Amino acid sequence: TLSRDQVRTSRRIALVLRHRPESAGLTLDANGWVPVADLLAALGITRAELDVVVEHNDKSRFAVTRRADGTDWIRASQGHSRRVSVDLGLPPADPPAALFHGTPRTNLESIMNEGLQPRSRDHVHLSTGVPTALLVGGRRSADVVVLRVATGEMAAAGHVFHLSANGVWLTSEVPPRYLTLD
Ligand code: HQG
Repeated sequence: TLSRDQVRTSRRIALVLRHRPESAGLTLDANGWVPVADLLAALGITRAELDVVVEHNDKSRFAVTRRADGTDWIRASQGHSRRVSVDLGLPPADPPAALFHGTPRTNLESIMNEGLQPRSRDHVHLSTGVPTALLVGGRRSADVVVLRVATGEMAAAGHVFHLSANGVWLTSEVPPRYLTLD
């Protein structure tokens, strides 16, 4: 597990790579990547420090890739704000019959009326199991409900799904008719 300092670094990297690259003087490319060297310089950390945070991140939030010219690039695997407009370039993927979404109970009525909306993010995030959904909803409230999403029916009706590199299912929105309280 990461030290408190390393968790702080990880949060800062997530903020920069998902939501506010300009806060570190960085610009993401169209697919969300920045040169590792630029990120290190912007945050004042070493490559070794970065590697520990990437490797031991609890949700594998970051991906590093080496380009043909030998430079290393990094991006967040999911969770971007819509305002940074990143195209992850993920192929459409066939979801399981059902996926799950955990949310504070206070959101339930609105969600059952409007469906699940991505809000400030690029996508609605869905979990493969109830335990993960409880953890996601639990970030915001102790009183969490888990919704079951009929993703098989959604796919059959033409909704498109993507699976992020760290195992999060992404879709544009979930209309209310596909939602049931688990
Ligand atoms: C809710 C974490 C009312 C939605 C997790 C959620 C995830 C509505 C909140 C990732 C609504 C948005 C994303 C509606 C949606 N009415 N509330 N119509 N539609 N909501 O953070 O799914 O730790 O953008 O239920 O693991 O909670 O950051 O989405 O409560 O993968 O890496 O609006 O964040 O990853 O909140 O979490 P978020 P989320 P990280």
